[in-house]
Amino acid sequence: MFYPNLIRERETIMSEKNLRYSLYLGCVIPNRYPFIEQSIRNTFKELGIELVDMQGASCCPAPGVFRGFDIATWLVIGARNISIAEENEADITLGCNGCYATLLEVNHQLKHDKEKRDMVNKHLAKIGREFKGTIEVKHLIEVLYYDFGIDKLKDYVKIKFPDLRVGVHYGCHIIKDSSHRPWGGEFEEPRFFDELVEITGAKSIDYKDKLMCCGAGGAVRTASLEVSLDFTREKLENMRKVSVDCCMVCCPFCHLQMDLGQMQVNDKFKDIIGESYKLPIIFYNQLLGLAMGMNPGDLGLVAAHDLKGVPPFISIQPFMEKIKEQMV
Ligand code: 9S8
Ligand code: 9S8
Ligand code: COM
Repeated sequence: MFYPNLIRERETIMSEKNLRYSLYLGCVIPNRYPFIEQSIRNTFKELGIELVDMQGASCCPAPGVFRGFDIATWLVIGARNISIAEENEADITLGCNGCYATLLEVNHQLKHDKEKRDMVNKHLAKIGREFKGTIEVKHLIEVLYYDFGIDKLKDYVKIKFPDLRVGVHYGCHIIKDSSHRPWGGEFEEPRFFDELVEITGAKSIDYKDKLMCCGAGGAVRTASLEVSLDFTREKLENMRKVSVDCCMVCCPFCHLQMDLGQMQVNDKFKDIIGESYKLPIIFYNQLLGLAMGMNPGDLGLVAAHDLKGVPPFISIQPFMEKIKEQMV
C-alpha cells in the first residue's frame, strides 16, 4: 500500500523538523488577487510555518496553456522555477491548482526521465541553472492537511461557525490527473477540502456537479469567454439551489472566475438567471484565519470598496455578517 506509507512518512518528517517551504505565487495571486497572498502569509505565520520567497520566479507556466502547445518549453520553464526552490533548499508550497499541476508534474517527469532531464539541463546550463530533483511540490491544502496535519490544525481553531453553509469548489487540477497526487488515493469523491472547511465548524453543503470545472481553466476563459461563463453560471445555479452563504476555493484562477466571472454572468446571462448572483467567494486561508481568531483585515477580507476593476467584484459583506452573527 503506497499511500498510507507516504502519509506515515510525512508524519515522521513533520514531528522531526520545523516546516519550511519556498512560496511559489504564480501569476494570478500577485497580479489580480493579492489579498490571497496576504491570507496565505499571515495564516502560515500564525501556524509557525516558515515561507521563503522564490527570487526571480516566473509563470509556472500554466498547464492548460503552455503544456498544450509545447511540452519542452513547459518543462524547461517549470524546471527553472523548481531550481530556485532547490537553491532555497525548501520544498515548494503554492496556493494555485494550475501551478500545482505544472510544478508537481514537471518535477515528477524530470525526476523519473533522464532523457527529459538532460534536455532541460542543457537549456538551463545556458543561464547557469540546473534541475537537481531535490525538492517536492505541495499545494498549501496538502501542507495543511498532511504536513502540518488536520488534527493539529484543529487545535488552532478558536471560533466556530456552525451556521455557515459552504459550497466547496475543489477546482480541476488539485485532484486530476490522479497519478501523482496524494489525497489518500481518493479522486472521484474527495473529502479532504470539505474536511478542512468543516474543522471551522462550517458545513460543507453538497451540490450538483460539485467537481465540475469553474469554466476558466485550459485557456477556455481566454479563448471563449461565453463558454467559460456558461460553466460558471451552471455552478452558481447549482449552489444557489442549496442556499450556500459562500463558495470556498483554493485556486486564484477559480477565485477570479467565480468572482469577476460571476459579475460577468450577471450581465451576459441576465435574461435567464432571474435574480443577480451575489455569492461571496472566499479563499480557504481566509476562513481558516477567521476561525483562528485572526483579524479580517490581516486576511485580505475587504468587505466593500468603490474602486473600479479591483477585487472582490462580488461583495463579501453578506459572508462577513454571517460570520459576525456567530462570533457573539
Ligand atoms: S502561473 Fe502564470 S498563469 Fe498561473 S496562476 Fe496558477 S497557473 Fe501557474
Ligand atoms: S477549475 Fe477546471 S481547470 Fe481550474 S483549477 Fe483553478 S481554474 Fe477553476
Ligand atoms: C487553471 C490553470 S488553474 S490552466 O488555465 O488550466 O492552465
